[in-house]
Amino acid sequence: MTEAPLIGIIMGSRSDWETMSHAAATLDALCVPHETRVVSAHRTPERLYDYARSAVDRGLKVIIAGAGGAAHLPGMTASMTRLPVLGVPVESKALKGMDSLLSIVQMPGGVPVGTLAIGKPGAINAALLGAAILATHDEALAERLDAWRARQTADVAVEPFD
Ligand code: RP5
Repeated sequence: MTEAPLIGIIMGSRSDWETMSHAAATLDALCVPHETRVVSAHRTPERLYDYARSAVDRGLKVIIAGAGGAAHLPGMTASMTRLPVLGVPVESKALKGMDSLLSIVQMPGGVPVGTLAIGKPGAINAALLGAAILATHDEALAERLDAWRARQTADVAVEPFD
């Protein structure tokens, strides 16, 4: 993507990329300019601070944050920017992502994180939701999103067998 990114996809570790790549692929399909970064709440707190604090001035409109385990990244990001933050609970080995989900979804009133499903569906839906947010002020993107949804509907078979 050569255009300035409108959506930032951040994740706590390179190990989250397998999940978060689905968010990037979905934004690619909708031609939404985005960037991807590893930003850990625990291991790189200063990188997180710099990323969240500079996000508005850099022109980002939405942040998608994926993390697993004690998943503080989405909530900490939301605490430092007024941009909408969409949280993706990455499936963990020990607790299958229930830890990630509960860490992300149970924000105290006042600091919202829009929490999606665990794993790949959540990553895809975070991208679709981010695109839908942008589409409220971007008619061309709204049309691409409508077309994406129409293709999905057309792809659903009537019979459950070949
Ligand atoms: C979290 O810890 C990351 O978001 C990742 O899901 C999890 C494990 O990270 P690695 O040990 O694989 O780097 O911070």
